[in-house]
Order: sequence, then structure tokens, then C-alpha cells
Amino acid sequence: MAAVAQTPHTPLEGYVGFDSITSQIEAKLLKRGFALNIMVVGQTGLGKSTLVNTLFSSHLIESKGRLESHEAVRKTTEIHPVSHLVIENGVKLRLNIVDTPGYGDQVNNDNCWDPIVKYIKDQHSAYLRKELTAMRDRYIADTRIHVCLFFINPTGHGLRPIDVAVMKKLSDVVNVVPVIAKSDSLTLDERDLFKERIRAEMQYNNIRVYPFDNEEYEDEERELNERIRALIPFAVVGSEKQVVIDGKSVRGRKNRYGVINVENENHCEFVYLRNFLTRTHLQDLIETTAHIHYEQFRSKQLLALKESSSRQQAQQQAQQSNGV
Ligand SMILES: Nc1nc2c(ncn2[C@@H]2O[C@H](COP(=O)(O)OP(=O)(O)OP(=O)(O)O)[C@@H](O)[C@H]2O)c(=O)[nH]1
Ligand SMILES: [Mg+2]
Repeated sequence: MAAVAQTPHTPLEGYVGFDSITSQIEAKLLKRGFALNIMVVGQTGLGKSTLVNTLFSSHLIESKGRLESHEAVRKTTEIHPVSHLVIENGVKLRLNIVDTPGYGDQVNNDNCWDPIVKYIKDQHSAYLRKELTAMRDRYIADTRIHVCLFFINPTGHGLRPIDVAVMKKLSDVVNVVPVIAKSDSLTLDERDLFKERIRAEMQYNNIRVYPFDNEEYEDEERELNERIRALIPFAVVGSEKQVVIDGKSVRGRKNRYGVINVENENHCEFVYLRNFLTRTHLQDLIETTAHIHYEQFRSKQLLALKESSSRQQAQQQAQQSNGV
């Protein structure tokens, strides 16, 4: 009887240790840190610059005024990125926030979104150029906008046609997360009603807001996204000042109803928004930008490039056969 060849024991049958890959990846990611690029967009004077400063908890956007009634109104006049490194438990997060001028105060607001959409596309284009160079860098600095916070006027009524138009344009190129600006001007009941109305209007107008589910997601992620979609738009309050509540100094605002603590979930949803951006959806915002928005841009550009080069080739051939 022929002996059955026994496969010798290989180390592969023992403990391989590839499970340590997670800690290797973790160590690498932690060392490099994360960068999240946020953009704020909305009508004039809705508190965009203030919210950026609230997120940073420090006055990074120069505060030129409006603090006293005799001082001039502070107005953002150009697209302006600011950056801040946040370190929590040894994890580095670079927050880059792009502040934009408010729109909607011109007689003609047609195409007021053009400079903003152009800025987003310019970042995609810069990334693509770096990717296509022969000696591309191993790590390309990413300036692509991962999330655009869209500020809604707290009128209690609904979206203006201009807001619908801007949101639509933006959602084609970037992850859009709507927020209700200055939500301290609404009562809690008004706020809930307004949120419902905005969600219905967004659905009616086919505005695709982040987060999206994809087939790879686990039930847990789907549930979390479902909860976020029921919470959106986040009702936020921004403040650059400290107020004293129960003897403690907190970031907040005084209004005619009392004192608002920006960090208190019973007062507003600023903390939910911050957790959503910097904790639960940080990685997903970055991935969705790369895999959906940037990918769309990239394939369009490469296709256009291919078409123009084959057109050129065809022209050259025609010229040659004509004996030119
Ligand atoms: N009640 C209230 N007022 C706010 C809030 N956030 C900002 N403000 C005030 O609104 C005014 C405008 O704030 P900005 O942050 O300059 O607004 P902006 O959207 O950057 O304005 P533009 O750059 O001109 O578009 C300031 O007087 C702020 O103090 C808020 O959450 N609630
Ligand atoms: Mg501003």
C-alpha cells in the first residue's frame, strides 16, 4: 500500500499572529493622526464664524467687532481656512475649518454658490494632480472638504428657494450636514416642528444629506445613521463668550429667556454635532469623501482627459492622411 504523503507541519498551522495587524494599523494611524476638513456655508450673519470659534473653543477667527453696539458688523468677506490641532488621549486630530462669506444679501443671488463649489472642486483637482505625478508622495496632504455644515435661518417657516438651490449644488460635490443656526431663538416645541419641516422639504426637493448607508455597513452602523437622520438638522448655538451659570464659567449666551450653556444637551445640540463630527463619523466622513465625491470628480476628469487626447490623435491622423 502506497504511503499517503503527510504534509509536514508548517508554522502556518500554528499561531500566525496576523491579528496583530489591527494594533499595527492603530499604531500607525495614531502616530499620523487624523485631519478633518470642515466647511461652513449659509446666509449672511447666521453665526458661521461664531460656531467655528465655538468648535475650536478659542478665538481663532479674528473677532473684529459686533461685540459692542457702536462697533462695525463683523462680516466674513473671503473664503478663509483656519486650522487647529486637538489632542485627546494622545490622539492627534487636526481640525481645518473653512469659513465662507454669507450669501443672500445681494439683489441678484444667482450663482452665489459658485465660489464655494469652485473651492471644493479646486481641492479635488489639487489632490488628483498630486496623485497623477510620476513621483507621487507616499502621503498626500488632504485638503478635500470632508463635510459642509449648512446653516439654516431659524425662521420656523422653512427653507428659502436660494437655500434649496445652494444645498442641491453642494450635495453633488460634498457631504452636507444641515444645522439650524441660532437655535436659541426657538422654543423646544418650535425647534422640533421646524426640524420636521426641514426634513420634509429636503426630501421633497431630493436633497441628499449625509450620512448615507452602504451595503458594507453592519446593523449597528445603520441604526446609528438612522438615529442621526432623525436628529438632523442639528439645532446649534454658538458663542465666543463665557457666561456664569451656578457659579461656573461656561461657554454660553444670555438672552431674554435666560442663559444658554452651549455644552448642555438640554439647551442645544452643539455637543451632538461635535461628537458626530469628531467621534462617531470622523472616519466615515473622510472615507465617503474619498470614495464617493472625489471618485466621481476623478472619473469625470480622467474621462474628459481621455476624450480630449483621442480627439487630438484623430486630428493628427487626419492631418497626416491629408498630407498636411
Ligand atoms: N442668538 C444668537 N446669536 C448668535 C449665535 N451665533 C452667533 N450669533 C451672533 O450673530 C452675529 C453674527 O455672527 P457671525 O458669526 O459673524 O455670523 P456669520 O454667519 O459668520 O456672518 P457673515 O460672515 O457675515 O456671513 C453676531 O452678533 C453673533 O454674536 C447664536 O447661536 N445665537
Ligand atoms: Mg462670518
